[in-house]
Amino acid sequence: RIKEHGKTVATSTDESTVASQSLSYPPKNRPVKPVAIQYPTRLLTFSYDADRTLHFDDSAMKYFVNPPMNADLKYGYTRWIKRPEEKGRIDGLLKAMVKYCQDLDSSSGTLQDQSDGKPSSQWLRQMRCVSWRGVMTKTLTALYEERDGWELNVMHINNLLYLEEHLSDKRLAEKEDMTPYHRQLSYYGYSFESFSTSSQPYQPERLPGHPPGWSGDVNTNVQWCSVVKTKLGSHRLLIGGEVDCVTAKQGHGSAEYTPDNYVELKTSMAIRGANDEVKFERKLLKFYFQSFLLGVPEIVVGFRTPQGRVVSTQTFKTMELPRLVRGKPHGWDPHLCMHWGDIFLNFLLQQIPSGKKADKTHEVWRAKFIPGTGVTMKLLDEAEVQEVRAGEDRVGFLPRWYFHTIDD
Ligand code: 0WD
Ligand code: CA
Repeated sequence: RIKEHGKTVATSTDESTVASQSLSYPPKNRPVKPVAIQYPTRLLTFSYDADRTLHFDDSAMKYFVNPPMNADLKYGYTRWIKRPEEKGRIDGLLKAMVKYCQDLDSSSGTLQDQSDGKPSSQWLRQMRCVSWRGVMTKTLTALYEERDGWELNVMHINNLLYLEEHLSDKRLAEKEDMTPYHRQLSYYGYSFESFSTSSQPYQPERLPGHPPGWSGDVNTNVQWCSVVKTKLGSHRLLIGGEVDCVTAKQGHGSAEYTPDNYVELKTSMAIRGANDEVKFERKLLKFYFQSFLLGVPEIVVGFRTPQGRVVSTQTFKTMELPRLVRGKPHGWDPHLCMHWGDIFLNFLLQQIPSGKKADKTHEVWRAKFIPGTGVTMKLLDEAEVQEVRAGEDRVGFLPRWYFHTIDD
């Protein structure tokens, strides 16, 4: 069956495909009912250290500093400590969610009658979807994606959708086995971060034996993450993602940095002509949603030569990006993406019955995005769920410790 906008419009004659549903794109040129996305509210932040241990503090938070012009983005490449590619687990996000709920309970516990039930479960009951920010960026921008497909594993428990990116062992091996060229390119982004951040506000690092501005060798285990809640149409979303750095503010302690101060860092090839400009303006769609979803107001782009030298930087205001491309042939319209995102979430909510933890229906579904077409969805069989679990102590893809915290 082919589902479009929630109604069945065609039926496949091949019985074997009946178990899977699909959602095709809404047309891109039609006026759509407006679907609003709420400006996100931060719930908490956390840090991963060099050993990938999670701490509920801001130890991994960095301050933005101007990178030196002509900085060599190849610098330090051989000393890069690269976190291995891994499945799109949401364990860290779930830990943060549980922490937030515990804090809610302990702060209101003294005020509220215990028989009222836990305030955190009431709060959680309003939420519709939990995912990393990257998954939500991919989902919302899928309408304009012509090249890269993706797959998600989805669970639906107590009316809350859990999404993780599905990366098969084969796909992981492919990602790990980057060509030296692509590895170098992906390193440019991280070394730009090292040159553009500092552990001290206003003071570029000056580490002996390293070029000016270098704030330390790259270790991609280290990340500072922000968890926010927001709302797409009527769906309340819980989203976590990495924040590169903050703009220093006089007299601020780390706890006082709010999303208003967040900065996203990007590198891009210097624009040499009209073709480059078109390419860059297309890329802005992903920059826009990636930053918007966490409430990051500024994006600093380091333009580089093909050899990895920084030639200029430019600061973009996230909210102004749609206007930069509006009406251009290669332009994009964020409202169409939000409309599509709303349809996609409705589709998941309609297609996947919400299980009760007590029902023991811990079904895992697979949503597969095919560029230019839309999304198909199917229920995984036992063997496929086992592949998702990958021998770990999980219920579906949720860690068992988390599953124990869910209300019956
Ligand atoms: O291992 C993986 N396959 C991935 C893990 C891919 C993407 C994200 N993650 C993890 C992140 O490490 C983080 O803990 O998920 C969590 C949330 O990340 P997010 O903010 O949702 O991720 P996304 O928005 O896709 O990417 C944010 C940043 C990237 O910045 P740029 O400017 O390049 O978009 O996360 C980094 C990168 O700096 N990043 C990665 N770091 C290590 N390994 C990877 C990766 N594969 N992909 C993106
Ligand atoms: Ca970045």
